[in-house]
Amino acid sequence: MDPRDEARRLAGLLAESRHAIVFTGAGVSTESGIPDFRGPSGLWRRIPPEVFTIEYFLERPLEVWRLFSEFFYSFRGAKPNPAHLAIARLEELGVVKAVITQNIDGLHQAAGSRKVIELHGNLRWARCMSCGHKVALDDAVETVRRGQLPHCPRCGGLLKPDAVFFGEPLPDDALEEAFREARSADLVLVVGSSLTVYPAAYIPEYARRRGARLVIVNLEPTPLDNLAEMIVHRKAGEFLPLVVKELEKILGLN
Ligand code: CNA
Repeated sequence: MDPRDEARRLAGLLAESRHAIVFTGAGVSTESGIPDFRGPSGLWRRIPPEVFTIEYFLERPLEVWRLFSEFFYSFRGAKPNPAHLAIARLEELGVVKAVITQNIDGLHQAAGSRKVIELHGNLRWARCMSCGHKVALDDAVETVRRGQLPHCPRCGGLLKPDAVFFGEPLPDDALEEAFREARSADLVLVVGSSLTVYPAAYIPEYARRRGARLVIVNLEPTPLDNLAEMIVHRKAGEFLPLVVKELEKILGLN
């Protein structure tokens, strides 16, 4: 199918919706130069996933802090790509009401999205594992680069990046807000997620089971494909700007 036809179809679904939400994963940021986990050049080819479990962190905090500083922290220089910008524009047009993201890179906010629910934390803070006090991640990374473990200035507890590690619960407030959005949604647009990481992947599934339409834009098949009304196997950064263009036409804006 011609990508413009697919874009027109998705724009039509978005125009009909009253409360569309977007659910994103690492694939929305690959075109900003940030590798995903499971794709062909994903991070798991370089770092074994066990490293980012909470058990491993507690056993070898300095080693994990070093890897975190080397890989994830370097993403802080990344810029939003056309997919992030298109999603922000869909919100500006009043069609998308919220972006629920598994990413920690902050690129939706950098692109101008206003309502962003971060399920897996962020790259802004480090958090004390004892008292919960937050410290700027920059300061913690600086300590790690001096070869020391970062500790809480309040209670001396161990600091951990404020990104959710495997085996850790998701932040309550983000999870609650995400489910609230899923309950209100009549359309969920999934962008760049393998939909294999739970409980996050349950959010689009839950919305779908409550009657929302499900559209998936992803390079590869996902386990929720059988529930989707529309599946687009294209690069998000190439496809989503076409959707915006078609939607603007429908709304009489160009
Ligand atoms: P994942 O499991 O790595 O899946 C990414 C999916 O995106 C794959 O199915 C790819 O085929 C697809 N994909 C890759 N590039 C594109 C593209 N240009 N257009 C469309 N699809 C594309 O990632 P998930 O987000 O599903 O898994 C959840 C993990 C990954 C979360 O815990 C994230 O925190 C974590 N993660 C985040 C980042 C980030 O913040 N940018 C980077 C790496 C991993």
